[in-house]
Amino acid sequence: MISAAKPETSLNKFEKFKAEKDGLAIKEQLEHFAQIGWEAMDKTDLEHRLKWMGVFYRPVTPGKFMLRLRMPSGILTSTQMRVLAEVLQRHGEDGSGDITTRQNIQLRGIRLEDVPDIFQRFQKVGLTSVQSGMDNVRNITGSPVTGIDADELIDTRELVQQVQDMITNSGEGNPEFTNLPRKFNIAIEGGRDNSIHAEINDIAFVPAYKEGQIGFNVVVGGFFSAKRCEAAIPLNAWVTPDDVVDLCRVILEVYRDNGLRANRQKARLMWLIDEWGVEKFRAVVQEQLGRTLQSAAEKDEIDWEKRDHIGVHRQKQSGLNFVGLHIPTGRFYAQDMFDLARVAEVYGNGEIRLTVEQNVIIPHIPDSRLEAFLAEPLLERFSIEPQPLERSLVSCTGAQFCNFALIETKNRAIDLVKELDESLTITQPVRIHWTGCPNSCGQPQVADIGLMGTKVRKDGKTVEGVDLYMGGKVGKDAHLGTCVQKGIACEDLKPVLQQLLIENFGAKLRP
Ligand code: SRM
Ligand code: SF4
Repeated sequence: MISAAKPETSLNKFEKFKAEKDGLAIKEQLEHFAQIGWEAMDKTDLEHRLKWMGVFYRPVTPGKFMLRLRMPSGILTSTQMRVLAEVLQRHGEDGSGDITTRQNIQLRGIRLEDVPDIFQRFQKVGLTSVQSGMDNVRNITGSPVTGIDADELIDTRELVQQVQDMITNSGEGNPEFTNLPRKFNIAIEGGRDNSIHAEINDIAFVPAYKEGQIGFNVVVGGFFSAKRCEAAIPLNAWVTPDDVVDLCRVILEVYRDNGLRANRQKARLMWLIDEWGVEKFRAVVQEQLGRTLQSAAEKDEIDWEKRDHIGVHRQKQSGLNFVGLHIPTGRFYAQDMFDLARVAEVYGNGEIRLTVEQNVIIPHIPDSRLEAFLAEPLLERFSIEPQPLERSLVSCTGAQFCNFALIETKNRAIDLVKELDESLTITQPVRIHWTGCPNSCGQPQVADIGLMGTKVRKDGKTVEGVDLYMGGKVGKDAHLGTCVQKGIACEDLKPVLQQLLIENFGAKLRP
């Protein structure tokens, strides 16, 4: 019997408020909150516990909340998209939506008094936002072309849904997993190109053969935080698809019951693995699972460079295509969402997919409908042939809505990349990721060029700046990039990036 008992520790303030009242308890109080208004709410309920239902108070825009959904594998229906658009439309100019770096959607400008009604609408169309913030499992990612990719090894759609259903009690909320020591990320990849950044998740499943049978190798402990970033390490376990839900459940239980809760900066899963060593962690998981874990397959099947899915691609289903549309930094509005729902229905089968690069895929378009689809005015806004640098641009929320932000990101990222695309010719893809602070939501460590917001002293003044990251590699042999230069003022960034692109990525100045 392996001892998993943890030493007594003092609890941080988050642990204390969670012990006083579980975050999920606010589900029953939403009607009441809607009636009394956010100004009258208890501060901890307002700023923290609401996040258990995916409702985020935004200190930058008080009274206009953000609503973070769950989108297993980033797949939704046109009906669901239309409901999201209707919710935004009601909020007029305040309403906007973002596709997130976890293949998910966030809505902005939401008023608390509308939340009960919004949740009723969500329930009717199978949407949920439960457990999408704070010390819960985030949106579970999967290949955005799962089930339609001819080269896929495992169709992971059902699995991702099953793991979400296990964690959230099918969207109703599950108190078993609402008090983890910290946030938790899970990814399940069934394709060859590691489209979901397996290496930066607390648990990731990547396809691997053992004795001729396809299953998954399991990696654990990947995470980014302001203090430390780590790629996931092998658990030395190979599992069949049938084992995935159970293994996720057991790892979550082990983490919930033994994870470190004294210091929030040292509470992610990797810190527990550090303390125990991965062998002990594996042994405890195995014991709790009640069956022997097979050792990992010698190699996994991630042997492709990462694809970006933009443009027209053939599906594995004969005569059908999927088309990736570029949504600049994932920002869209109610009308865009209505339009996406419409084209998905008119040309496809109503399905819409999201990518971790914050873009959209419309699948199931028959060859005979492709030409008409490509002539849709929507594609002038959301191009299938974006400029080379804008094509791979990713950005976190930044100062416009996030109070952690040290800089403005999305609008600045779009403007700068436009200027760079206008001034340079470049043939190779360059992935530029912006993140507004060291929390790294925009994943600068996976980028060719990562830009992390900071404050810089220039001419005796404090101005917005970035730390420069380079060397992130995605897909096959993925590894994290590192900081190569600190403190570049944003106003000086254009020539720095021009030079970098010329020297390192074969760009040429336009005459
Ligand atoms: Fe994040 C906190 C936005 C992906 C690491 N993240 C936040 C908050 C909730 C802070 C807040 O309350 O304001 C941000 C909300 C801003 C807003 O209004 O939108 C926020 N994170 C985002 C999103 C929306 C960025 C985006 O523009 O796409 C992403 C939402 C994903 C989703 O659908 O759930 C998002 N965040 C990430 C990722 C990337 C990923 O998962 O691949 C990371 C790094 C990976 C990781 O977590 O290991 C990430 N976010 C953090 C952290 C640092 C966690 C840590 O262990 O220290 C925080 C701060 C925290 O949790 O204390 C944070
Ligand atoms: Fe906010 Fe920082 Fe995350 Fe950007 S990286 S969304 S600024 S917490």
